Parts: sequence; C-alpha cells; structure tokens
Amino acid sequence: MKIKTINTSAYTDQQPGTSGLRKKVAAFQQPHYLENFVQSIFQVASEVKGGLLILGGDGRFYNKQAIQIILKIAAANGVAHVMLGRDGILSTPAVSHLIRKYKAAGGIILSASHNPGGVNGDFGIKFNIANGGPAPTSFTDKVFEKSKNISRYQIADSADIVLSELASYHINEMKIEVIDSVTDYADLMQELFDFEKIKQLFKSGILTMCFDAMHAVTGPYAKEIFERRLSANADALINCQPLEDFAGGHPDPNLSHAKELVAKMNAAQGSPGFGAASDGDGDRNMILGQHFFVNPSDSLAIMTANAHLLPGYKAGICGVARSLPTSRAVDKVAEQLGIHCYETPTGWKFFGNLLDDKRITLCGEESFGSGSDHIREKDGIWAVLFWLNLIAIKQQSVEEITRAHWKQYGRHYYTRHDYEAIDTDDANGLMQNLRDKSTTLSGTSISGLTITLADDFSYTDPVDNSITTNQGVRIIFDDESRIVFRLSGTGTEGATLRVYIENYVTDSAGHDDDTQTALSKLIDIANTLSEIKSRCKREHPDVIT
Ligand code: VG1
Ligand code: CO
Repeated sequence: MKIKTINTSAYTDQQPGTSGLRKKVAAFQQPHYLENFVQSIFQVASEVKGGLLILGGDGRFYNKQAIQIILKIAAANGVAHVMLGRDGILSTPAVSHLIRKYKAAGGIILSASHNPGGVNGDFGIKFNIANGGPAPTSFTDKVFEKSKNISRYQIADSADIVLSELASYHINEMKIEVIDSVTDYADLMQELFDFEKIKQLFKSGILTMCFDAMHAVTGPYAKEIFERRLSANADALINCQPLEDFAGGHPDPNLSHAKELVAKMNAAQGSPGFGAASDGDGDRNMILGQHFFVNPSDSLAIMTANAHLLPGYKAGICGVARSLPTSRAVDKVAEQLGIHCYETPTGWKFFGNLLDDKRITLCGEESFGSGSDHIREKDGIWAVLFWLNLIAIKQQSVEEITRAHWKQYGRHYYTRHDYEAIDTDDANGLMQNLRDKSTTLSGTSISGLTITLADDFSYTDPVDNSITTNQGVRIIFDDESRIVFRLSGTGTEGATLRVYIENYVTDSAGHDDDTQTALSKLIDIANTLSEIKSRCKREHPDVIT
C-alpha cells in the first residue's frame, strides 16, 4: 500500500498537561489536528520504529476514528507491530500492563479520563513509554516543540480495519493484532490478590458489593473479575456498558458524580456492604462502605499499613510516595514502618522513576488514584480488589477498618475545593499573588495559627535529578494543618483552581466530625489568603471532594 506524505500547518496549542493532550472533541476534529500530534509523537519516540506499540482507549466518542488514523500513521512511520484492544477498548492500567508484559516500546492511550465525553465533550491522547508509565515532561516538551513546527506527516493509504473481531491484519509491513482487552489484566489481578478468599466473602453472604463503572471503560473488566472470577452478588454491577458519551454523565468517581452508587450505599435499608466506582479510563477509584466514604488519601495510608497482609505484597513495602496535595496520612504510617515517604508533584509520571528504582512499592494521589509497582499507572480495579482482599482478611467492614486506622495513626480531615472554568488571567493573577505572598508568610500568624512554612513547591527527582518547579503553593501551620493551591493541568475550559485543605486530629474523641465543619476555619483562611471572591467573583467552589 502507498504511503502518502500530507502537507499540514502546525497548531500552537498541542501542549500536553498533567496527563497527555486534552481538548474538546471539536478541537481534535480540526483538519490534521490529531495527525499532527501523532506524527510528532512518532518523531520523538524513535524507539517505536521497528517495535511493538500498544493501542487502545476508554471508548469515548472519537475513539474508533482516532484509532484508524493512528494505525495508518504508525504503519507509515515504520512501527512493526501493534496490539490493539478489541473495539478499541483498553483501560489505562491495562495498557500499562500490556506494555510491560509484551515488552512493547510504548503505548498510546486515547482518553480524557474523568472529563465528560460525547460530541460536545472532551477527548485526549497520551503516550506511555517502555516502562509502562506516562512519558516524562522531557518527552512531552519535545513533542510539543515538534508539533509547533510540523509541516507534513506520513500516512498509509489503506482501508480501515475491523475492530470488533479478535484477528490479525497487516498494513504494509506492520502487523496489527486485535486482542481481548481484559484477560491479561484479569490474570495479573489474580496473581496479586487472594481470589479464593474474596470469593468466600460473597459465597458465604458475608458481603455484598456494588461497583459502578459509570458507563466507562471498566465495565468489561468488572464483568470478568467481579462477576465471573469472584462470583459477586448478582446485582453487583451497575452502568457496566461502555458508552461513547458515558450516558451523558461525568465519569469521575466521587461523591458528586457517582450519584447512583452513592444513593445505593446511603439507602436506609439493604445497602451493600461495599461500594466502589472507577473513572473514564479505569485508573481512578472511589471506595465506600455502608453510609461511609473513604477519603482517597486515607485509602493510601490504610493500604500502606496493611499491604504486608496481602499475597502480592507479603514481602512488605520498600517505600511509598504521594503527590504534594495528597494528605499526609500516609506519612504517619511510613514513619511507623520506618520507610521513606516521597512527596512528588501532581500526576502519575513522577512516580515512574521511584518505582523503577525500587524506592517505592505503593503510591497515590488525593484525586482518587492509587497504585503499586505491578504497573506504572494508577489502577482503579486494583484498588477495589485490594480493599476486598483486606476485608476478607480482617473480616471487618470498610468503616471499622478506617476507624481503627484513625485510632492508631490519627485522622487527617481532608477536602479539595475546585473552582472550575475561571478566567485564565484571573487564575494566573491569583496564583502569582499567592506565590509572592508565600515568601513572607513563614513565621506569621493567621486566625491563631502560626505558619511554619510557605513556598511554591519544587521537586528534584532523586533518580534522574530533573527539577520541576511551580507545582503549587503550600502553606503549613504549626498544628500540622496545611493548605495547598494549584491550577489544574487537565481542564479544557479556562482555568480550574484547586484548593486542598487538611487538618490532623490525634484524639479519637474528635474523629466523628463532618469534614467541612472540621475544616471550616482553614477554609476561611484559604479564602482570605487566595482572595478568590474578589479576584474571581466566586462565592463557592463548583465541586467539593
Ligand atoms: C488531575 C488530578 C491528578 C491526576 C490527573 C490525571 O490533574 O488532580 O491528581 O493525576 O488529574 O488523572 P489536575 O492537573 O487536573 O489537577 V486522570 O484519572 O487522567 O487520569
Ligand atoms: Co483517569
């Protein structure tokens, strides 16, 4: 088949953010927009030439069209072999696993994760490197540079392939294998966790669960793992049919967006003992008990404290990492275990080096993400299985496990306030003001609390010594409470300000408060310091998690 060289003009806005390039679908549908970016990736990722590429996405609108285009550009750029999820479906953790298992040179994931989908929704593309993890900033910077100067791309002049059948095809020399999206991943989960023990929980009737796939990518994975391999209760799975627009929903597993699940878990009668949800591309998780919410930062701390009890982690853990805004609950556990706790910027790409260098076994973020050294992405279903296995071992409820944890280590009340789609200049002005202020705040007092540290977080990677600056303004108080401010790197409309607030309470008599009430004084301090009301004309956050 012929390879065509197409002349194109460059776009100036193809800068990847926290997790790949994310834009409105309409932006990706502009002439040559996707093609330019993919060609730029192949130009930087020269290792993929002659190698294996894993390809798949979360099934959102434009997934299938994008896959056909990427296959043809891959063939024209000398990729030897592509493994592609059936129907174009692969979760982010599954791609990470496939890259590692089949020693691929890299992978392309089509997803805008937790952002809404559909014709008017968002689309995204992300490149993962040979370790299975998101490409580091040094790589994505180069792709951005290429994309700004591109004048042509190469594409095979071939027919579309059938995505729905497990079969092999060729475009020129390049082999395409359509593979089952689930099996390899499910097998890995079975190696890490005690499926027999979890199965007993369901068979004996001790536990019932509800898993909400939010009409996103984890539906097929949940069916295979929870229904087929673990024999969960018959009504365990909801919204497990992947849809291009996520049924109009927002596939973000939190208390605001996973409404159906939350209603079930909070029902006056007959609510399941365990509830969980995952996001668009399957890397996030929310864990719920009956009438009980597990804060993701607490979840990471609880996992760290108990990992050695689980089959996949019985050798113990060598270290742990959390992103800057994630609460410091896990730090308390690391201290007791005598292991190091690394503090990184936001986004999974910063954990890759620490995992590869065997400095950490577990890592997590406040944004409903946790994972381990089994792959190089966060992993939603993995987290759900971790909790199920823990419940099976401890024979305790989600709430009992969490409360016992607080009793032993103290409780970190934690909240995140998001102000979405604010004017970009206003948001930048607000951050600059905080940055300027932070240089003189240390040692001063506000509402009776003394500030012990205020700065704009910067990170030196201990493995490759790369430095990442301006990762968020943090303000730490003498009673161990803390406020962090940063702008989102995944939004597609204006700017999103995220304000992260936490407070540490050791006495278990003080562990029953409502989170927003417990944090009200700090919330006021955050509002005063940031001047959010006057600068951005916002009275209340759009989303509170
Ligand atoms: C958000 C979260 C961050 C997460 C990122 C990708 O980024 O805060 O913790 O790693 O999304 O998650 P930001 O820059 O908007 O705060 V997702 O599930 O792509 O996959
Ligand atoms: Co995601």
